[in-house]
Amino acid sequence: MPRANDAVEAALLEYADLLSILTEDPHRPRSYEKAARAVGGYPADIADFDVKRLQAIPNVGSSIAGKIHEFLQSGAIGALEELRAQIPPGVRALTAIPGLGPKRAMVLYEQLGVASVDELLAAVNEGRLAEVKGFGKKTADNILRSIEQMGSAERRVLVNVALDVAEDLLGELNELKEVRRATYAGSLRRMAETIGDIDLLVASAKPGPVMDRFVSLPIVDRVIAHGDAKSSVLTKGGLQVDLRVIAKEAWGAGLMYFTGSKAHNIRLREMAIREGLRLNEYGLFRVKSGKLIVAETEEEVYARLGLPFIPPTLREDRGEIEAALAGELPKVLEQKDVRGDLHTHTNLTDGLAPLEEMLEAAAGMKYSYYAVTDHAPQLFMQRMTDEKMLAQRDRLKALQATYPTMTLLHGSELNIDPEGGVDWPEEFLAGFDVLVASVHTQFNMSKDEMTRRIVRAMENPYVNILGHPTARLIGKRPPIEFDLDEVFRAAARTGTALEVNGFPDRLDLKDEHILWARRHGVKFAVDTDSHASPHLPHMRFGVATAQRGWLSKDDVINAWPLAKLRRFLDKGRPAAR
Ligand code: DGT
Ligand code: CA
Ligand code: CA
Ligand code: ZN
Repeated sequence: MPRANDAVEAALLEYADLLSILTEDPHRPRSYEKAARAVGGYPADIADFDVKRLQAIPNVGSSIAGKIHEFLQSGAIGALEELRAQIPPGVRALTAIPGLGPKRAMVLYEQLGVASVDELLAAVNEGRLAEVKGFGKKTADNILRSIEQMGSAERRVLVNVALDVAEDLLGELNELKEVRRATYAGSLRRMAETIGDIDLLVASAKPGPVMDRFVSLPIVDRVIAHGDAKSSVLTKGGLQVDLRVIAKEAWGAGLMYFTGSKAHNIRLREMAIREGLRLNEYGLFRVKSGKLIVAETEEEVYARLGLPFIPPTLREDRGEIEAALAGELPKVLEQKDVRGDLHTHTNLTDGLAPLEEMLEAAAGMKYSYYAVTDHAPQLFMQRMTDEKMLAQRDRLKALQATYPTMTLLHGSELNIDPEGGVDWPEEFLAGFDVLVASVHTQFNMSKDEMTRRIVRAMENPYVNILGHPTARLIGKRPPIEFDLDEVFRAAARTGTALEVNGFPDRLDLKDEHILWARRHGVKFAVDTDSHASPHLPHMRFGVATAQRGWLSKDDVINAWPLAKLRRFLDKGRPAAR
């Protein structure tokens, strides 16, 4: 049974939400929100509380206590129902659009009768927004962009979120004696940047108990389908999970089929057909006799089709089959090839962990070098100063003795200003081992200006790595626009590495851009941009993204030995170190 506290918290939060749409006064919604949090975090179950005991909960005054009590008695709050009646549900969806917000959503509802996202789209397209005061062309464009983004990100989750859920579920399923093998397939195994649903595979001769357990796991909110071959559930987090049980003998064929991508599978099936074979999730068969040829491992199936094993991260029909046939499949970067992380933060700026904790975690990753790159002063919130930076450098030097097998590098993440300049004069920059430079402000310049800005930063002999080059935040902020070819050419020419930022909401550069940049002869740095010690293992998402961009360890500067890395970092700086 869920605690009454949670239901009360949800009701009070909704009340606060609706209040903030309907009133000008920000204090009332805030007080309901604070009360909601206090109830949610209150240790005792409040189901049997009277008004007096409710008032003893922090942030709960007499009026709120009354409403909570009403809810506990009747399961509803009259005042909440009244607010709900004033705002159609469609309008509440509008308030969630970034750049619109509650107040302006209400204005549109009252003046244009717009009561859903679809109606808003229609109003924008018909130019009706211009009739409303304060809604210019720019606002209309922003709204369109936000809606597009919301649509494309709809119901897909970041890869790390899906991976956590999948690993949890596999842990549970692996406890069953009926389970011979268990793994995840689909877009998650291909490590796509967002995941629509999780596809789990289990090898078992007894699907019944496996499926029964699966649909009754605590994380399950709703069962969509429950069968012997396939079951589907919706988790409490709203993520769909499909589980398929297959025979151990057909594990390889099943894994291939359900890993996809669909486009990759279609190409394989066509190859099979040309040889008089049929490929499906049960195996590779001879068409005429129906005789099974291979099914047990992926390697065998690929081999019988005349192909080497193709890593899941490459299975997107982006030329991997042609390359494999020609014997030119790249040997892609692996986690074990990565020798260090070149973009990390500490609590000297916006990180959570002190330097010592980050270094301990880095040592745990078995790195042979590790760079600390806290933010430079132009990002004003961070309050960086020359003195703080130099003091950190001294501490790093002192700590080096603790890590005999890991070379500590001192760096910084510089801010690229609108003209392409960066923080600090050359003399100061010369003191660092490695410098990342990133766009953190003014994302909306014209494409030409943005291209010039970035190229100029890369021409700076002290800038080694262009950090998160497109500055996108998946589902939140679109990429900045610049001339990709020009920037990639400049990166190759100036000896500036492009970052493959492995933080799950960035994955920047993304796979397609990496593939493109690689053809220009660009080098890459696969980093985590860690802001806390548990972020360091995000390297796996950086590595997966690098794989999806076909990078091998020769392309990746932090897979190189330190001496070679140092030569790259020197970048023809005026004064040799
Ligand atoms: P997602 O879930 O949108 O992130 O992407 P996927 O690739 O995981 O797609 P999903 O879950 O629909 O299916 C998982 C894999 O199963 C897919 O990559 C290929 C295979 N598959 C599923 N349905 C079909 C189908 O109708 N035809 C073919 N050829 N393959 C399919
Ligand atoms: Ca899927
Ligand atoms: Ca699926
Ligand atoms: Zn950054």
